[in-house]
Amino acid sequence: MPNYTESLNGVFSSVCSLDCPDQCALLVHKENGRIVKIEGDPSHPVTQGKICNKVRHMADRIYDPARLQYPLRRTGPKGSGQFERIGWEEAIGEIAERWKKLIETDGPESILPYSFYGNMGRIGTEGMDRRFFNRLGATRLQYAICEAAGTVGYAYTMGGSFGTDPEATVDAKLHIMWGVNAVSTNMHQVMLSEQARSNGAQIVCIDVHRNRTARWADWFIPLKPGTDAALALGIMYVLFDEGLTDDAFLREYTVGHEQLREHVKPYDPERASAITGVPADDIVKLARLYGGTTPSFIRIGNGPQHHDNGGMFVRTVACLPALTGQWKHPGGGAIKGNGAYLDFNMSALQRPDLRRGGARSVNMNQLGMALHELNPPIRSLYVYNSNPAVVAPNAGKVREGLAREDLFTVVHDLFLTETARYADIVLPATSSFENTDIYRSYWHHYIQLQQPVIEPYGESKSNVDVFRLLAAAMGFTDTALQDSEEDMIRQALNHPRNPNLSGITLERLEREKFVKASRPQLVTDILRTPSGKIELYSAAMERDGYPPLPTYIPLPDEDEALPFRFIPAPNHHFLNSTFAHNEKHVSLEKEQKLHMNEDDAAELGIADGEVVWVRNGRGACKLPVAVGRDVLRGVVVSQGLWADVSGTGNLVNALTPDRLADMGGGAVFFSGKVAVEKVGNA
Ligand SMILES: Nc1nc2c(c(=O)[nH]1)N[C@H]1C(S)=C(S)[C@@H](COP(=O)(O)OP(=O)(O)OC[C@H]3O[C@@H](n4cnc5c(=O)[nH]c(N)nc54)[C@H](O)[C@@H]3O)O[C@H]1N2
Ligand SMILES: Nc1nc2c(c(=O)[nH]1)N[C@H]1C(S)=C(S)[C@@H](COP(=O)(O)OP(=O)(O)OC[C@H]3O[C@@H](n4cnc5c(=O)[nH]c(N)nc54)[C@H](O)[C@@H]3O)O[C@H]1N2
Ligand SMILES: [Mo]
Repeated sequence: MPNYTESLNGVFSSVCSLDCPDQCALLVHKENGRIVKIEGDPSHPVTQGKICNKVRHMADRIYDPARLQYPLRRTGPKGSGQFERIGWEEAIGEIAERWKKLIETDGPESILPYSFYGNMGRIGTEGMDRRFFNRLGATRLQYAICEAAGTVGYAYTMGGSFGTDPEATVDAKLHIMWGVNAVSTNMHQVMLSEQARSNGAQIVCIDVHRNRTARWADWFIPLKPGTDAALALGIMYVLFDEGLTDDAFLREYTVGHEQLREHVKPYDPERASAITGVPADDIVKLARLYGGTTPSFIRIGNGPQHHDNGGMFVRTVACLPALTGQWKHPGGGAIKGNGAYLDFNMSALQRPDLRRGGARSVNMNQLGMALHELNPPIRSLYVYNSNPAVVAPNAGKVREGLAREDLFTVVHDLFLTETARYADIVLPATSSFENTDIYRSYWHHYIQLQQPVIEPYGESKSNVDVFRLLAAAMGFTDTALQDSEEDMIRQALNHPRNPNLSGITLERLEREKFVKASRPQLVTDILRTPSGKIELYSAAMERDGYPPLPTYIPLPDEDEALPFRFIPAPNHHFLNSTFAHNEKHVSLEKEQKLHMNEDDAAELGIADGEVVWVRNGRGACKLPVAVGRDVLRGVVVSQGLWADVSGTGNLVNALTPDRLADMGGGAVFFSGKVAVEKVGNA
């Protein structure tokens, strides 16, 4: 495989490794062995030569002076950030020695891996790591922090993560951005929607916050948090009532449309309005627009599924395109996620057969609880590709767990993150530009290869390298734990059960850089539900203890009936907590704020720009208020997971609940309630 690291100058193909649906093809410009510029690849049909501001400034992060260069051992109290430099041999030796002892005294399940998708490369993020922890017999991690609830909800209706081809959405005449802040989180959908708009399409945004996407849309519909399913049912009421459904489609491709027709009768526009806060006239207008426009497309975001009822919301909204037969029309339908088209051979990649025991699992949304309450306890934590001290719900409790003196913690990252500051051993990670890996988007249909563009920074090593070293130090002799990246890419792509991958090989990726999977044109050709149809009525849900028809379930009234629903959503210039430590990106984002309705602010005597306490039973956070009309009354919104190295009080996840959503063990970041107080009153 060609290795670009040997060329000091030139322009090289690359992939963006961030956890973002767009997964851009990049051109990396090098001078004297250093990256000097990063741009979008104009030949990639989705990237179209355009990338976000975050990645245009990625070189600032790659060469940030704060980047970790060598392994460290803790010398001060946990959390203090005091470390000494050590060598790799010493670091790996110490980890292996501690783990061997723990396995003898407490068993392998006393060790917990914690990771997410800080780098979407599949070999390093859900490949060699899983092989290693399977072989070790560690406690399993349930990967539920992001899209889990909605993915399960969507699958009940549609049979899996199969949706519209985003490239086809340029032909849709109505684009509904439903709980997705696409201008910040999916900018190439916005580019495609713009192309559609120039051909006459209309863009609607449904959100709890007048964010960048709401301002870009033609029509913004604000609603109360967690009520989206009632809005969808209200739309269905009008569609059935006014004969706007495609009955031939319903008969051929769905089960349960007759039951659904009866079931939505209580959701007349007045009732849906009372629940959602959307005026009844607007519900009728939206339903008529939806019922009268073909093709229409719904981009279902991750926001509304980060609620207690999030799975059911996605299950419900996923029924809408079937009602008007949109799946028949290229560009019509919906996207929640499209990952299932590009399924790799996961058992070949992760080798579950290497595991001999160890059935216990921990939901990553309850890390704090797991570090406090599990019996037998977790005695060692290995964190990579994630920063749970900032991103996990109930983060105060997570930090208390990380501070446990008896917990042996290893963190592998590019930076000394908030989590790394609690580690006993810190290992420096390469950036994706220093690795070989394979990437597949969960929104578009391209698979891409990353070949190293620059040499490893300092002594940093990739995830795959570190797990190979750990496997050897643990005395594991399985050859699967020493496979090369190229071996693993071949194994992942060799998946006869997924015909969309046929003809996609490592050699072809080397030649072409990105290859589009051969998806069937229409989703109706691949319905993997039990009935083989779109399940408006789902017997599987009934069996699993859910209402079988789409249903609105109110959010639980927790947190002592505190007055505000707190929505700490992502921001424009960070990627979760990534970039929150890089000066350039912080300066672009400017300031963390709490958006509050002017009537609520007036009632509390809070002026624009004033700093307030945001509190609940879990914690507190100090933020300046932006007073205005960007949120409804009773809602406060902050954006971004900002750095909180010294515990200065801007950790929004100190306030978020670690309850689990209705489906998939998902997170409920946006269902928490808070009080807002003037700082002087505290
Ligand atoms: N710039 C940037 N891009 C990102 C990320 C980032 O941090 N920054 N993160 C990446 C990741 S990991 C993910 S999962 C995606 C997430 O990106 P999206 O799918 O866009 O999801 P969120 O941004 O979490 O939430 C979207 C919107 O949901 C709204 N919302 C909250 N509650 C409700 C509700 O009850 N109803 C409705 N209708 N709206 C509600 C919020 O106000 C927010 O504007 O973005 C990815 N891309
Ligand atoms: N309040 C609130 N909290 C949220 C969300 C929200 O909307 N609101 N969103 C949630 C969602 S959707 C998600 S997906 C999670 C994301 O949570 P995380 O996956 O933890 O995301 P990041 O904060 O980006 O942390 C990724 C870390 O991986 C490191 N990293 C990058 N590449 C590599 C590599 O190759 N190797 C190693 N070892 N490390 C690497 C980065 O430097 C970074 O520190 O956050 C969740 N938390
Ligand atoms: Mo996510």
